[in-house]
Amino acid sequence: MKIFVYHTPELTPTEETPECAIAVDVLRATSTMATVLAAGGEAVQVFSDLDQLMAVSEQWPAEKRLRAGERGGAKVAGFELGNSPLDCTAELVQGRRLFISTTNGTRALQRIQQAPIVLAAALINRSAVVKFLLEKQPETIWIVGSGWEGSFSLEDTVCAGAIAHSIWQQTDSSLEEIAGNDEVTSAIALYSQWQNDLLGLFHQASHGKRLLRLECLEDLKYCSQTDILDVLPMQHEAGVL
Ligand code: 3SL
Repeated sequence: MKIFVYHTPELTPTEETPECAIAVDVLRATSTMATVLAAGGEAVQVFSDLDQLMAVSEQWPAEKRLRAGERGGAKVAGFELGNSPLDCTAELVQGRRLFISTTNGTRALQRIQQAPIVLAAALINRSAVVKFLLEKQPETIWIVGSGWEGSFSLEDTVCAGAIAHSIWQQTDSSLEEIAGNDEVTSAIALYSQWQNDLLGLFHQASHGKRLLRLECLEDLKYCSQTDILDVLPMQHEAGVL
């Protein structure tokens, strides 16, 4: 297994496709997706465009759908949900499809959707993703951070490092053997430094600060937990996990 980390969708190569591609948006889109599926959601369908989300979800039975829209961290008017994983209770999501559009996370998923295996990962479901990768042994794995409007994000990089670190620890491979680019080594270093205080790292992160200004501390706390959900969000048709 060779792992490559790309910090943003924009930095992700366009001419090649890996065997497995993983989108990461710890704050908060992939944390929300993992939470919905773990709570019994029927599926998660991602859109970059809000109008398209409305048009497609309109064709779905009203009692079996939920619409989540986020822009700039805030809930989009007219949508039932924003992008807080804490709103996605089993009572609300069970048996329903989540139609979701967020600023960066859904774009990252769309950027990699041509890969044969597409996953969504966050810290909360890291071990489920790693377990799958160790069983499946894809030759090439891309971990794509969502960043923020084209810029690097600490929280996605630390999650990429958490995944790569766990694979490295559970195989006989050297770091050199698993690291396909320098970003992997630096993501592992970031995770090694902060693994015991991920919430503290989120307080340093620009998007963490943005969410704190929006009074989302409980979201930060929830998303900073590691390995709490045994769920593997995997694409089974384009844009649907
Ligand atoms: O950018 C995104 O896709 C979101 O996850 C951002 S937020 O956490 O909902 O503000």
